[in-house]
Amino acid sequence: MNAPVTEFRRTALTAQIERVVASTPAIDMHTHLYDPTLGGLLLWGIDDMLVYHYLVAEAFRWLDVPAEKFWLMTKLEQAELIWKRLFLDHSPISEACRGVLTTLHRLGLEVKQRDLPAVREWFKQWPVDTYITRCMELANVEAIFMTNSPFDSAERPVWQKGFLRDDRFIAALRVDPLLVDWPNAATRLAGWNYQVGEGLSANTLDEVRRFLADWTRLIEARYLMVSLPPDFAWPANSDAAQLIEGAILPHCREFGLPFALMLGVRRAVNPRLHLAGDALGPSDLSALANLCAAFPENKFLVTVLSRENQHELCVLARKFPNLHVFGCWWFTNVPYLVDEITRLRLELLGTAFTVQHSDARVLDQIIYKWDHTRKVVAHALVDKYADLAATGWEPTAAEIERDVRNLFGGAFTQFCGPAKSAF
Ligand code: HDL
Ligand code: ZN
Repeated sequence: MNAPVTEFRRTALTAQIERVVASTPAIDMHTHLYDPTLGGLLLWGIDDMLVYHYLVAEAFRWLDVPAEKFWLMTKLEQAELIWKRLFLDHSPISEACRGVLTTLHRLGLEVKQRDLPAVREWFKQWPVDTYITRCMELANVEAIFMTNSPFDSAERPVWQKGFLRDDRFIAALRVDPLLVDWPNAATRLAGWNYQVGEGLSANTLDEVRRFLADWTRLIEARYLMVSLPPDFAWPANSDAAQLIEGAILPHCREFGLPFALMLGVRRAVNPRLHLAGDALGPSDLSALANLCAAFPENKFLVTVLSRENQHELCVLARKFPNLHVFGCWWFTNVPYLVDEITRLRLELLGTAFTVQHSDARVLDQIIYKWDHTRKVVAHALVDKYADLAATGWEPTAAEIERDVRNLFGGAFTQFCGPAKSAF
């Protein structure tokens, strides 16, 4: 029977691991943040934090105004209402509320004053570029992956005009409209001079690949990404299944890019809440197993939205080396589940996965999303390294640093490998 480590050894291990986890820069491999040159698309500051759709959903539980009236308010009015209902009228103990306060506190603001006007005044001093640097420093994030969509009418023309990139922001090509709404996407592609018909003929699939190649080169995408509903199946006769097999995966093989699958989202279960109206459902992960088995030369980055799918996802990652598990996505990004999911992954996958992505929609959020994650992950690692030490295997400082780098982006970078020269 292994003797548990002494209290002294555990205390020393805890301090060491907390220090390493805090000081290891993270690669934030999925966000909704934008290179500041993409104009007003990059959201930041207290009011954008307060009207984040996570807080909107929580505020609607206390609001006595109809949704339609809420959406007619200005952003400042919405922020005031959310501040009052979620922070002043009720303690801000939810993850999204606490996150706002963690961010303000880390930025050096005195939140106990509960003085929203003073906080707003403080933000006015910041030029955006300086503020980006400040947020990345506090979050200890060295690279931010964006979500870039050719179907986004605000983003598209900026890419087509061209701009000098901020190399801290890396592009990822998001293809949801193509896969989940092919008829409308086909109309738009035809309008952009891609010779596509609504039927998925060989010619149409080739033209979809030309569209993907054009945009992969234009934005220098490092992976392709899609979010799919719980009922996604492969193989299947659906547009999504055929487009994935006939265009997305061949394109990813040609360019040496991973395909990121985010599974289990039920869009617009309550459309009146707009972005806050999405929910989740357990996915049938046999679709994922079939894809990984049928396309061993393709690389799949995968995260799942349902807590119930997490264990099976880990088991599939043990079966398929071309499957890389990442992040605690969206509704699973709460300390209670980050702890459970991370421990499950450590015990089934070792360090061969990526612990987190922020999914930040507002720049400042990277501060709290990474701060909260680091605390939970450090705690789980202390237990796992203490278990190791109890066998007599003493992890060295260098080994712990190596492992933590792996978990915070190193394994992701190694899994992606270099993009092919098709760029
Ligand atoms: O589809 C996605 O990428 C999700 O992350 C949605 O954008 C969602 O609204 C979100 O921001 N979750 O954190
Ligand atoms: Zn996202």
